[in-house]
Amino acid sequence: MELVKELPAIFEEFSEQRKNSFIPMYELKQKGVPVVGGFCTYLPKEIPMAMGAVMVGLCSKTGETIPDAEQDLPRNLCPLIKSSYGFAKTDKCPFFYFSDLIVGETTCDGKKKMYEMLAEFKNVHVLELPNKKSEMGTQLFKEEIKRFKCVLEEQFDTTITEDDIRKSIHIVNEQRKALKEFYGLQKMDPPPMGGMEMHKVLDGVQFRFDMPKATADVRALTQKIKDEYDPKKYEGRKRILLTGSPIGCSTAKVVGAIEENGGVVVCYENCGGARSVDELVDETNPDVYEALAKRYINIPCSCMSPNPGRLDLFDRLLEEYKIDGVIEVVLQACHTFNVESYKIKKHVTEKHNIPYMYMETDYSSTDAGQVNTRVAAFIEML
Ligand code: BJ8
Repeated sequence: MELVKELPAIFEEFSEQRKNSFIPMYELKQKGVPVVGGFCTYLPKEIPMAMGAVMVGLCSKTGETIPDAEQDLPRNLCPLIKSSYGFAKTDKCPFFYFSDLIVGETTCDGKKKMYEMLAEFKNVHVLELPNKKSEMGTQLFKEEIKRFKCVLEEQFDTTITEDDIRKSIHIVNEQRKALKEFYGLQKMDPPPMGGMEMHKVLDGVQFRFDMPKATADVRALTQKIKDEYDPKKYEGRKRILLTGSPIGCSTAKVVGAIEENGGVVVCYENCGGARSVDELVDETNPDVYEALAKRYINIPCSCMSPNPGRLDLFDRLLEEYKIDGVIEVVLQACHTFNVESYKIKKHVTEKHNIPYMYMETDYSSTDAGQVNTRVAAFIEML
């Protein structure tokens, strides 16, 4: 990635990254590099990386293969699950095709049941994630991470040492730090970039397979944005925090509506944003498995029950990013985020006295007009 380019061209390059990674992935396969595909931020990517594997995200973000998925899955299921299954079934996504192993995790019920079906035609391993953050939950997850290491060693006929894991913990932590510094730029008032630009980088970086190089590029981009800061660009805009389910291709629909109507997304409390990047793995802990288990089980996804960590994260983000309004977007049939929205609304409006809006959507564009009208009315009222 050439950082001598103008900022819009760099954002565009990140946006195209997923598509541009198909050929590099093919070349890595030709060289015999193992490919591990995953769906969730609870997957400790440091373990496959420690054996030299490339990790790739498989969460599908378009509605293209939903009709194929609906031949096997119920229609009233979360679009993320249907789309992911559809891409695997039709082999339309090269990342599914190239993955030697697909790793699922016991998060929401829809995903768990989908993995059972996926395992009928793909090589699938499911991580048993305890749905409660507790001492026992952390112990269980630590054992589960060790089991995952053994599965990889057996399937790929290799040995993963603790030193290898320690190295990959450091590499991933460096990327987390760089990303935090990047999205932390939005604490500036007015912010230096739009929410869609920020999203392009957060999403695109996941498809850069040379992690240290990608981290260096994110750092250089952060510096370039600081150097070229124009306070007039987003002056007077209402500062929005976006939360809820991972919304994939609906991001453009929702963020577009926010930014066309006088707002700007300054913070993503979603996977890909603060929820999944915020915390580092403790590099000083001599027990690498414990360090990983503690960090990963702390991710405040609504699959955890109870999930007080998400409220704590809100306390911090609302203040640090000087939020004017919170918009929660939940995918159709995503029960955990849907139910938890009650607590989030109460917390945001009663404890912080900040306006909150909830909306449900799917991967289609049929509700784009309605989304735009509701967002415009919400921002008008701030
Ligand atoms: S850590 S948010 S990536 S589980 S699939 S829960 S949208 S009904 S994706 Fe997720 Fe991991 Fe949590 Fe993040 Fe709802 Fe759909 Fe389930 Fe979903």
